[in-house]
Amino acid sequence: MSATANPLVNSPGPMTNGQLDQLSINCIRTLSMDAVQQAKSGHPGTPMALAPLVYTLWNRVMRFDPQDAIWPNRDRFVLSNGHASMLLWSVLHLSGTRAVNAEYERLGQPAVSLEDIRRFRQLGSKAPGHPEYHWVSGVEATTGPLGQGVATSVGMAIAQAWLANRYNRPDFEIFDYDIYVVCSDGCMMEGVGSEAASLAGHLALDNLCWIYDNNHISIDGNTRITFTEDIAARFLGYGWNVLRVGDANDIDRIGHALDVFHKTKGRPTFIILDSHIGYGSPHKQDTAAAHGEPLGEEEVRLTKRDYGWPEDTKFLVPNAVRAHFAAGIGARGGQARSRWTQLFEAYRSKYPELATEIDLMQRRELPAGWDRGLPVFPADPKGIAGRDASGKVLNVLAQNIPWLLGGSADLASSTKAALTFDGAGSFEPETPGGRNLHFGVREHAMAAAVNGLALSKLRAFGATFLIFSDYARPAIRLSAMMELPTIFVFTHDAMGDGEDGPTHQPVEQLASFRAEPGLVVLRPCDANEVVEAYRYVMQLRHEPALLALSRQPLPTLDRSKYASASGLARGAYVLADPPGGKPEVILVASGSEVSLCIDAHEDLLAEGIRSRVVSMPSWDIFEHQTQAYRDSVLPPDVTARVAVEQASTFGWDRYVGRSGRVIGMKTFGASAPLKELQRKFGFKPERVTEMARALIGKRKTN
Ligand SMILES: Cc1ncc(C[n+]2csc(CCOP(=O)(O)OP(=O)(O)O)c2C)c(N)n1
Ligand SMILES: [Mg+2]
Repeated sequence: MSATANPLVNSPGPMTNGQLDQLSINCIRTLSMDAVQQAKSGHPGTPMALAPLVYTLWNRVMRFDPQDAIWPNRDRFVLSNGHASMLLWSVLHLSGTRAVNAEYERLGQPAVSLEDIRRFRQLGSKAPGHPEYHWVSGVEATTGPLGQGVATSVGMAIAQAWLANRYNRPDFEIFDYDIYVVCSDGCMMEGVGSEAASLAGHLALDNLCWIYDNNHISIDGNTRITFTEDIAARFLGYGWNVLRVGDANDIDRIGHALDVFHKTKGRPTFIILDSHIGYGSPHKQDTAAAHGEPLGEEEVRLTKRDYGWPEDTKFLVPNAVRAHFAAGIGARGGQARSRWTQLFEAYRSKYPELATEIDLMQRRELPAGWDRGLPVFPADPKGIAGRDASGKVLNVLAQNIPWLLGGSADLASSTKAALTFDGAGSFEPETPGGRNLHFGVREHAMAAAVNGLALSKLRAFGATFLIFSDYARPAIRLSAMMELPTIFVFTHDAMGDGEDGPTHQPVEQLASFRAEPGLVVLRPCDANEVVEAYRYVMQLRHEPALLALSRQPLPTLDRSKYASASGLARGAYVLADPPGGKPEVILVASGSEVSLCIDAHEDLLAEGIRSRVVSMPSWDIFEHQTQAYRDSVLPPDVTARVAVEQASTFGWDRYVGRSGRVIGMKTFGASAPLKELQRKFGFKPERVTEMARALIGKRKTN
């Protein structure tokens, strides 16, 4: 149907279904144009072009109940080209989707009201610039950094396959939902999109459908200046089913392509949708100008005329459109959910334990006995590597928590993040119940997929070397923004892999992650702190955690002599104090440098210098303690302080103060055995004692 043949909003008499479809599509378009115009910023062109697609998906295809946006078996919709957020705000509004709060309570009010849309991109509006999970109900994933949405969706698809495998029983298809993703040229150009597509193809995820907006436009103009590859061939190469819809306005053909997706087994589906950005705008269609700026009042008017829309109205939502959505997604989604709810009740009586697992998981709670059998490591001067302790703990936890799963980016044996118990298995196309995910050398897609798994309510971890967190950082950032309880297991946390040299030795990573709001960074000092770190992390429901673990063995401290590792739960704690009386100097460290400080402390005590050692595995957690507790660990009047950490010194002044000293890294590392590096960069007890003495103005006595 051509745009100019659109029915007028106030056409007399009942409309045909085709007219209602077109009216609804044009309503999405005009809401988007009006919102961007009002905000004087945003992206009108893509919503105008993709309105028919998003309309078809939502009102004709998706099983999503607007009354319950978190119903577990709903189809997922991810807008990877998050700049086109008005598409999502429009359909959430028109479908009458209701809000849910952080405690998973269904609220009566709209997820996105018309007032929110009028206040698009303004403070407090539920129609922000980009889709934000946790802020707007019905948003399945935060998107905006191009490529993240598509990559996250691969984790969602893995999760669906895993859930179906574990929980479905004959006649009980508890999990059979699909994942739909809309994406753009940017998502296809970003490396993470390629990593994710490659992984999804390998895993044969046939529950996953990406629809690519092939509009030949990005910000700098026509994509002929930069992006000319044969994308169909690329996705065929990845093992996807590739379809093409040559006209983004043809909703029947879009519907047909989605039918083909439903029938396709053993491959994900990639639909190339040829569209015209700014569709209907006489002067801006097919130009980059339609991407990132309002059309302008006059152009909005002309475009509305083209759509057959009343030119002088703004934010107009005809009642017929609301009714049409209610009869479409409202009815279909409501029925699907009530059928599922009945099915689940029958399932609950037949499989009560499995049903309980699903209930717990939905609320991000842990099963009874989740920490049963966690190891206690005996004192041992030789000790055990952080990564080895982590592997042992993870394996215990994963046996207690059936929905804890994860993997590494081709470093399972080095990170010790493999689940090795009987029946753990590997997640592969033929074995979707596996608990070990083989992400391949794809750190960025791994972290995004871990987000997708967590968005699907599984407890997921991803592992690699701390240095390669740089390759995963954008997804970790979104994890924190989305408040997901993901777990990043990062080993080789300092110079422990000495001979590999500076390319493999993190320096600035800890400081930068500590700067990330909401991310819990933990660098445990020995095996028992590793246990406590996991105990703490597992209980998080809304924060991601990053564990920085050593490659090399760390002495297991004698906890009958030094304080219990349970102090970790407060971020920092007094590990060792001088006998009687107040300390005159404080040594504070994390990870591998804690035992070094213990050695220095013993030397100082022997000299009659009263030192205290503070183990500080987590700045973040410490910062959340009361002032009184923090002052008890770091008494303000003890200003002689030395911090020791094999990482950038950046930020440590907040704990040692102006008069304190920091032994850390100010340069990159070097390629040499660890012992030599420790000497070269000054990580030795003598240097600590020397600084301590200098700070309190004492000379060495013997
Ligand atoms: C990782 C990342 N880099 C850059 C941007 C800024 N940006 C927003 S949209 C866009 C490109 C727009 O082109 P396309 O993806 O084809 O979307 P379209 O304009 O066709 O909707 C860019 C570079 C971004 N959002 N994310
Ligand atoms: Mg484009």
